[in-house]
Amino acid sequence: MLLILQLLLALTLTIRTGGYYLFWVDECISSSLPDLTDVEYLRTYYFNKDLWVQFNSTVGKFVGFTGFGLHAAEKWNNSSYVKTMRTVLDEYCKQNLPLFYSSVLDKTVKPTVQLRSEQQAGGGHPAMLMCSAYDFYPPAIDVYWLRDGEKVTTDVISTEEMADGDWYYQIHSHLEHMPTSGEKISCVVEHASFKEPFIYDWDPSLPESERNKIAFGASGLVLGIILSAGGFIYYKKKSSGIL
Ligand SMILES: *[C@@H]1O[C@H](CO)[C@@H](O)[C@H](O)[C@H]1NC(C)=O
Ligand SMILES: *[C@@H]1O[C@H](CO)[C@@H](O)[C@H](O)[C@H]1NC(C)=O
Ligand SMILES: CC(=O)N[C@H]1CO[C@H](CO)[C@@H](O)[C@@H]1O
Repeated sequence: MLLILQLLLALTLTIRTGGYYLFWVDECISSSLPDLTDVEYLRTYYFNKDLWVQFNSTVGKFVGFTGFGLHAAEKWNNSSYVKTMRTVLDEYCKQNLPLFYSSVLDKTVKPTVQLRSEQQAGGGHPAMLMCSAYDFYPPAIDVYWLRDGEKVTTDVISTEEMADGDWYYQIHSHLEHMPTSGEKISCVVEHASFKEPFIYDWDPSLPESERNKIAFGASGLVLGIILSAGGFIYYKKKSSGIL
């Protein structure tokens, strides 16, 4: 798995005067965690949204991108500033990336999986099942379907792993299928947080909320019949002079 860790170390200088905005971004970048064989350190200066000068540890000096940036690079490359920048890779990035890695990036968090029916089959249209995995980390995950133990390859639509914005991810897979009696449908989830694939079997009986709706509707119907029968009897007795 390729991990790119970009850390925003400091947004140190912000000058806002009449709509002008000067800022810099510090980044430690590596795609070889946890070995750190390719770490780079970058300090990039922007004025409003325009990049004007950048220090890249692989290049080892400031490079200007605008007239003013070229001027700054020339001055800074001949000063103690560039010497300080050359120490950041070893003294900050290589020290701190392993700490961030071991405190966050090598952790795994198990998904919460929900298997539900989005649409019942009927009237010639197929059923739509949805298998959702929530709040897992890292994002790499495999969600697929089994029909009687065989991997289903058609009528499946899956989303990408979607970032929740809080380090956790979610993914959804839809299966369109015509239920036939006796078949067994399962959703399988493979993730770094499990040793073995996790299999969730679909229970085609109605979910509890649907059963509750039916029970509620049926009670309403019975109550309605009782009340109208009561009313009818009352009316009959009254009109025949018994009451
Ligand atoms: C830093 O400079 C090196 C050498 O020119 C280049 O290969 C690398 O892509 C640069 N890094 C970034 C993040 O631009
Ligand atoms: C670099 O700085 C030194 C003194 O700090 C100065 O003598 C020299 O002219 C400068 N060179 C350039 C190219 O600015
Ligand atoms: C001392 C030194 O290396 N100066 C260089 C800094 O970078 C600028 C732009 O690349 C060069 O023009 C300087 O010679």
